[in-house]
Amino acid sequence: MEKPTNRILSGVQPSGDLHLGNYLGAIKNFVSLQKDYECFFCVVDLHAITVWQEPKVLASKTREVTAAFIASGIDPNKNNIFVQSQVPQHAQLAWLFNCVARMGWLNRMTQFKDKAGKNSENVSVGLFSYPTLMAADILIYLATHVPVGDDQKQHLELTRDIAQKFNNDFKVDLFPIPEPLIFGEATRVMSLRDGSKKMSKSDPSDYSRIMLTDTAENIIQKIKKAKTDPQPLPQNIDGLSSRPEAENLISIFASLQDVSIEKVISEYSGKEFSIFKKDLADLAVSKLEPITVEMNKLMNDISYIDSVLSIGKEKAKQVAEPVLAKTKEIIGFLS
Ligand code: AQP
Repeated sequence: MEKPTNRILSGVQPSGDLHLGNYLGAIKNFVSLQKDYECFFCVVDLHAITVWQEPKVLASKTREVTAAFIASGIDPNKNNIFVQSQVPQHAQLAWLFNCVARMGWLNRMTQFKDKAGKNSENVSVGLFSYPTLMAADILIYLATHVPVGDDQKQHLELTRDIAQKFNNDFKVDLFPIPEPLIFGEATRVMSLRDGSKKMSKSDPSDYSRIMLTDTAENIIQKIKKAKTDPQPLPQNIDGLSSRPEAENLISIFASLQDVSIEKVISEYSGKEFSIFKKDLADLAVSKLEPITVEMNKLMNDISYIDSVLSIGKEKAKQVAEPVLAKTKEIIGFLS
């Protein structure tokens, strides 16, 4: 089976309002990578239902993530944009990988521990086996690279372990060992209310995150109210240690502006946070408002979004079908 050398797979869950962490940690990087890679961008609705989703909201959020991809600059004619549940090979390969992955490997996953918390007896089995589905999402396309935020690094390591174990067990060279692509100045965007917590869709406080659907006024208010400390901006990068909120806002600025953290510090060192926050709010509005406007426009044209997803589904299946067939043949299933 012919192996690609530069194929990307990455996914975003339609599990809530997309936020600045999803944008800076993932979607913005997808946009720059589309020039050099063959890309598969997936709305991962099977992952989303590992926790409860209202059916009508799920359908609308699935289209909204698609709109966010396109509005951020992903070209739907050049790349494959599709919905995970519409390509059944993902779930089929995930079952096969459930039989490859070891309990001990999954027991080490910190995201499950964080999300399940004290409630681990009561969460879905899907939440536990989430990483084997993620491995299937990637390997069903023989993807070589996976752009993700820093929080997904451990799941990607597990994907590599599954690919390696499958190849070793069956003495084949079917699956590539995919490389993570974690880059930019904001690989882990933190909550605006608590610099020790990841910015996340499921945080109960709206003020913890900037959403791609926020108005300019919302963005300005949220940045104004973002937690900081009483000191001015530091003289150098070492001055950010033990100042997680300051570090977070400076990283966000650098990433939005496409400059280094050092450059932002040299521009603002010694200045008060009130001045910096005003400039950060202006910058965030100037970068995010065009995306929000375009997303709203696209969300008024559902037939266009569905047509993009329909073409994406067919292109994805063309690649996924033979990989699943080959995997089944290797395992010894009758065709
Ligand atoms: N805070 C973040 N900083 C940088 N990157 C992030 N990503 C998510 N949060 C941050 C990256 O966004 C991509 C899509 O994430 P996802 O939607 O699949 O799921 P998630 O990581 O579970 O996102 P949330 O918002 O944190 O959801 P909940 O609240 O449900 O846990 C991924 O590449 C991810 O790394």
